Amino acid sequence: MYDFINGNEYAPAPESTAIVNIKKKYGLYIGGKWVDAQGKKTFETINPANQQVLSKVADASKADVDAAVKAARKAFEGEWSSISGAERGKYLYRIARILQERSREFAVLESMDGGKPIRESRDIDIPLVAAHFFYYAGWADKLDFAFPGAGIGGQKVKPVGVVGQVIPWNFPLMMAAWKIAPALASGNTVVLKPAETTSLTALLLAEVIEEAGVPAGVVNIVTGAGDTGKFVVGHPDVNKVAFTGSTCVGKHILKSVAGTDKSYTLELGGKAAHIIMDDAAIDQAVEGIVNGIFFNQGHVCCAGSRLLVQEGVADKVVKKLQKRMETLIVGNPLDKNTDIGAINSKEQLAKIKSLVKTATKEGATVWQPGTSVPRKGNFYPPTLILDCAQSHTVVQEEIFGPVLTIQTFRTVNEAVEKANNTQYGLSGGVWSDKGAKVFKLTDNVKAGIMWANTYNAFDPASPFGGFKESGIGREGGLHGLYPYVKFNA
Ligand code: TAP
Repeated sequence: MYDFINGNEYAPAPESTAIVNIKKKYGLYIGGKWVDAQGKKTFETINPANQQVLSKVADASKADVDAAVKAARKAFEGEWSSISGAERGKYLYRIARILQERSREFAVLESMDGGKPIRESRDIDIPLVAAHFFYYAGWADKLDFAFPGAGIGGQKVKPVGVVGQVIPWNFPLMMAAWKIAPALASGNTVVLKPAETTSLTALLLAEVIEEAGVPAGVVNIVTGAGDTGKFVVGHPDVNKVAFTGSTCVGKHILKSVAGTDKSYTLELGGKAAHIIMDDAAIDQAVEGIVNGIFFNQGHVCCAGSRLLVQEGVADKVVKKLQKRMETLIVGNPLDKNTDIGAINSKEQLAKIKSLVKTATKEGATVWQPGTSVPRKGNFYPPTLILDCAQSHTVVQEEIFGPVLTIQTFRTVNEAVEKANNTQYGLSGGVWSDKGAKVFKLTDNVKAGIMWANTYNAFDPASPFGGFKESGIGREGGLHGLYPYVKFNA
């Protein structure tokens, strides 16, 4: 059974046990200390499944961000820069192990604060977070030999300095790991701002970092809304900006770093085409489609949100998909049987509803299964949008919810053309029995990640990132270390 010391109660997931210590109030983690925001301002973080307030979180001002950057600079120039890569690696291994030990606690907190099903946070998010720290721990003592050409002619690999990192709410802990692990492995120090609606697991991660004995100031966590993010990105003593979030905010950030000597990586939105060829294994493809769009309520940058089905199998695929969707359970994120949890915020729920309305206005057909949806909390049923044209708003814009548009095509070339006809280029998927078709599609769809006969397969060793308005730079793998190092300096 779950036990919350601040008195919040929640129906426990069957057969699960975990103790989650949610504090009544969280401060900022700066210079190895927990401090209030200088202006004493706080904001509430709520459980989107039941609207209960989980905790109050410090709202960092410009002065707080300045203190965090100063702490990061001091650590960068002090102890952190004098230790070896092998020593840095040990800290990362320690963080990874503690995360594994406390994985249930993290999973429950992630589901409560963000709304995602416990099955996903427990079996996917938290294991991947630990794997990310393990992976980058392994690189920490190999950097001199990691990059082609490095080490030749006395070329040295060095960290870039203080890194400002801003992350979104859809994979709160995973995005924190994607940012912090490579930054620390390569010897940088960090100021990280989590999203306003999902700060709690980043703050719990700060506790883990403390427990792992990471020197003070190496990781600083400043919570707050968009302005706090702006202060982090705009701080003159930040050497590199790492941002994950919407394309719209990404464009603002790009403008704000223009003309400075800051380096940057931007991981932005997506509108992936999920392509089903007529020779695909249909039952497996249908499972792939469900996973592609309904995983994490569709709050996924790489979600397979546009289904492109070859005409010969379109009716069959849609019927099977509808039948499968009738079985999906929408509800309590802490119930391990739940398939679709809560939409992260009221604002996001309103955005999803409004885009689906637009689809109807523009002439598409909306289909939803008879699934029951809890009245209390932010919930939205799995939804198909049929009879879509390429110009429809729902085909072009990121919905970031459990909503799938469906279009058909006749030839591989038509599939490629439709897949590439949006502003985004983050990810995509192909289902086909024929290797030649798979290669033609994966070669010609302009996307940073293409999956074949699977979807949403993640691995820390694999680079992730987009083309076009989906971003600049890569995270994960060796590629994910490049933005955190400089050569010959
Ligand atoms: P955003 O609204 O862009 O917010 C992302 C982060 O930036 C939040 O922490 C936000 O703070 C902060 N922020 C807002 N305005 C800012 C500004 N002017 N300067 C600096 N920081 C600012 O995105 P979101 O709604 O949280 O996340 C969803 C988006 O993230 C989707 O578009 C999704 O595709 C994208 N995403 C991309 C990836 C990759 S790897 N490409 C992965 C996950 C998500 P507050 O939210 O606290 O106000």
